Amino acid sequence: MRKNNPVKKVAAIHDLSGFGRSSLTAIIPVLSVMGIQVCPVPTAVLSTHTGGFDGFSLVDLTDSMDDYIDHWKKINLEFDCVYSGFLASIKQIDIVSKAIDIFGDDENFIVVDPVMGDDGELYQTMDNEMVDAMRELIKKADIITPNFTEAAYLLDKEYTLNINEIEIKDWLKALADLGPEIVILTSVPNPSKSKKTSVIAYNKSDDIFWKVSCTYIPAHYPGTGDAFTSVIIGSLLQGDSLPIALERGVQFITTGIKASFGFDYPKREGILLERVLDTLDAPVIAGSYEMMK
Ligand code: PXL
Repeated sequence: MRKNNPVKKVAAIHDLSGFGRSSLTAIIPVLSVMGIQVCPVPTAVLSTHTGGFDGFSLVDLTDSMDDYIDHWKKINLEFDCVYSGFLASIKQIDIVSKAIDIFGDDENFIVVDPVMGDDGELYQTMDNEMVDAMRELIKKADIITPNFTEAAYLLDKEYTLNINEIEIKDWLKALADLGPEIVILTSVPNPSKSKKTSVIAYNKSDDIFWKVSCTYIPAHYPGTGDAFTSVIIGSLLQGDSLPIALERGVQFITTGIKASFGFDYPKREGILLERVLDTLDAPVIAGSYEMMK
């Protein structure tokens, strides 16, 4: 624990989307409930996230980010974690890379969620140049949390739902070979049991894979990736092991989806976070995680 740091701090480099429970509006409540201080570095202000609302407004804050970070450096701020997510341009990726150089040290960890796409497709604002830049950025991370689509793009592999566990393990190792110590792959398809999906993680120094499976619910809510990665970060900062952090992340998202699915409202508004945030306070239930040989 850092000196003079009674509450752990995360520098969160993300956009603020005013409506739709993604990025900072998901990250701040999750980490706050887990007892972690979120210090945002806003990359852009949008009226809504980009997933399903036409005509959103967007103010790009790229030009203010260098001064913002330099001020934090001048006043000697220190963080227990630096966490980046959705980035809007190559320049923003370069600025995150610089922020990692400034704030990354031996006592903290860097999390890069390479938010770029889902269901085999890139988001509207992404292109191959962004994918190349993201591939460079993840080299500086200790932990990355791509979904299956993002992993395929980062590795330049074909996106196919027909993939076996040996190939998945090769993907995880190939991503870890790029730099990160821990790779957490989400939305992993399970061809033999199509009603299941899993999160599979690889810890490079221990050479161990961990798997947490859950029931696949046929609904897509934006922002669940941000909430998931935030629970992982909160859990690790609370001192949990990697498999327990994965378990808590999966349980929280499953609980959130189940709490939301029965209501008739637009899925683009995200899961009903406010109804389930208090479950993050519950004691850790011995989970269903498996160690994979
Ligand atoms: O949840 C990822 C995310 C973050 N920020 C913005 C987004 C998205 C996903 O669509 O549009 C602006």
